[in-house]
Amino acid sequence: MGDRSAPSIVILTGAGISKESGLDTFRDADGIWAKVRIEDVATPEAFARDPDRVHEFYNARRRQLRGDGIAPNAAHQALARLEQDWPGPVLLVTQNIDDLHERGGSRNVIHMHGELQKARCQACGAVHAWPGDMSRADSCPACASMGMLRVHVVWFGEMPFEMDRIYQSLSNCNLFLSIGTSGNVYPAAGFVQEARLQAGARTVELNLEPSEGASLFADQRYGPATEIVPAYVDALLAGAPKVT
Ligand code: BJW
Repeated sequence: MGDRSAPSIVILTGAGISKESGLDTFRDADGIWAKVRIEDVATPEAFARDPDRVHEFYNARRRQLRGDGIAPNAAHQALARLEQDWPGPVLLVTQNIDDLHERGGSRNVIHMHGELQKARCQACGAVHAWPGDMSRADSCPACASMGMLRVHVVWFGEMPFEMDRIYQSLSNCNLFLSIGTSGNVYPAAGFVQEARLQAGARTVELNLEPSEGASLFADQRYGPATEIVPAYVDALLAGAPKVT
């Protein structure tokens, strides 16, 4: 956790940080939303209408995540190094449902949009590790209800996880880093304003290209995450730029 009196850092990551690990983003030209419609796979209504279709969409992504060749990249590893070596608190809030931050060595991680390799029972609310395929034939290991499991992710119209803890950290941080996210989806897209206005934090965007909210950041670095994130982390740990 580090020295609580030392400058604190909150990091928001999005799909762009996992792109060079072989996982698609959502809104790039070759992204997930160019291949499937949000209304068919990423809303509670879609799941109610056609659970098999939604299970199939997430089963394919879960198999891909566990397949050969998908591994954390230099950007994930650099953030783990930052958490380990920074003297103050570092909270990593990811919108990603993959586990590449954990596999890269990060420990203080909030998955605000959930986790692909977990199942939640709609009958009893229990959350279970679920590394394999999921279907309506599965039953809940806690309450034994059949056909009530869903992937433990946050669809449009649902409340992201751990918002109180996230806002608490944002309102106390000295540095807010936004990495590999297009800034299209709220509430995550509003975090930069929270950090600026509530905490007076320094705000930095690290992305392939300017995001929707690029002008809200005090500082921007553009390029592939595997290049700009390790370089920025090295500079931070070397004491430049100054955080406070
Ligand atoms: C690289 C790179 C490289 C590429 N290196 N960079 C109006 C109407 C209806 C609803 C709303 C509305 N206004 C707001 C809403 C709410 C809605 C919303 O925001 N809608 C917008 C579309 C307008 N939000 C919600 O419904 C959320 N819930 C909510 O608001 O609850 C109420 C609430 C109120 C107040 C406080 C708190 C809560 C829930 C949102 C759930 C999002 N779910 C998804 C799917 C999750 C499961 C899954 O993965 O299938 O989450 S959608 C998808 O988008 C996924 C992502 O986490 C999320 C963000 O995408 P991300 O990560 O930014 O990816 P991209 O593709 O957009 O961007 C990638 C970036 O990387 C790009 O900029 C590239 O340039 C860059 N990049 N390669 C560095 N190598």
